[in-house]
Amino acid sequence: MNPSMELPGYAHVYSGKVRELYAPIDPSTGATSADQLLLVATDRISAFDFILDSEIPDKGKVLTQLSLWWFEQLTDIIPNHVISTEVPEAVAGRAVLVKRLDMVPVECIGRAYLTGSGLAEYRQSSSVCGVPLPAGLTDGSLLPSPIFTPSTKAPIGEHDQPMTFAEVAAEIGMPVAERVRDLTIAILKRGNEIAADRGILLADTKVEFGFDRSRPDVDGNPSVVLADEVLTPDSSRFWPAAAWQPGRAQDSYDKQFVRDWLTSSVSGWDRSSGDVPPALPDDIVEATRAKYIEAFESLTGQTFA
Ligand code: PZK
Repeated sequence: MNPSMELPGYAHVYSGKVRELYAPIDPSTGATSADQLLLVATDRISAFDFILDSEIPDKGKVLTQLSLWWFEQLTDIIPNHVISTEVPEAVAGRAVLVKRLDMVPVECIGRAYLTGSGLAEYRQSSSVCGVPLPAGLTDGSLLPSPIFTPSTKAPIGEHDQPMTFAEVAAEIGMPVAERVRDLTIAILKRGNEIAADRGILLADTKVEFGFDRSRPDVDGNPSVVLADEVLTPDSSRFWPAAAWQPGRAQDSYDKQFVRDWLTSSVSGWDRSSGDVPPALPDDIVEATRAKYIEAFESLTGQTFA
C-alpha cells in the first residue's frame, strides 16, 4: 500500500509507522471534519525498530478486524471511538471511521508479564514506573497482578520515557489518571481471560484514550473513550502460550519468523551495523501473514475472509 495514498473525499493528516490518518472532507464546504477521522492500517511491518521494505499482505485488514472484534468484547468496560466501517473501497476492511477525540497525552501501558523495558527497569530498581515488584522475577515472569506502566508520548523516532503514576496525575489530574489506569488494567485482564483459552498470552499492551466532548459523564466532565486499535499484535506483545518459559526471551507470536531470518547469517544483515534490514524472502512473508491470520482466527473463532 502507498504510504499515504490519495483517498478522494479525505485529506491526509498524519503518517504513523504502520498506519495513516485521514480526515473526511465536507463535500458542501470543502472543510475537513472537526469530529471524525479515518484510521487506515497499512500492510507495513516493523522489526528491530525498522520499518521493513517488505509488506505483509492483508496485515492491515487482519489487525483492523481483530481490533474491531476486541472493541466489542470490551463494550461493558468502556465505549470506543468507532463510528462506521463503511469506508472507501480502496481501504475496505483496513479502515475505520472514528470519532475525533481530545487524546489523553499519556501512553497507557499495562503489563501482565515482565519483559522488555519493564524488565530492564525492574533489574535497576526492583520496580517499574514506581510500582514495587517482588524479588526473583525474570524475563517472561507472570506478574502477581497486571500493572500500569505509563510513558510519555514521544515524537516519532524518539523513545518514550517511563512515568510514575504521580507524574501522570500531575499531567492529566488524579480522577482521569485513576480512570485510565483502572481501564488499562481491566482491558488487559479481559484480553488475557479471553486469549488464555486460545493459546495466546498478552504480555503487555498499549492503549489510547480520548475525551469525547459531546458525551459528558455523570459529573458533567467529557467521558473517556477507548481509541486507536486495541489488543492487536502491533499494540501488544502476543506470546504463544505453549512455548512460554520464564527465564529467557519469549518467542513472538507474529514476528518470530521475521526476527529469526533477519538475525540469521543467510539474511546478510548485521543488526549492529545501523544498515536498513533487507527485504524478506517470500516464504518468510507468507509464514508471517499466516501467523496474523492464525491469531485472528484463534481469538475470534471466525474465518479471515
Ligand atoms: C489519533 N493517533 C495515532 C493512529 C496514525 C496515528 N479518535 C481519535 N481522535 C483524535 N486523534 C486520534 C484518534 C484515534 N485513534 C490517533 N493520533 C491521533 C494514529 C492511526 C494512524 F497515523
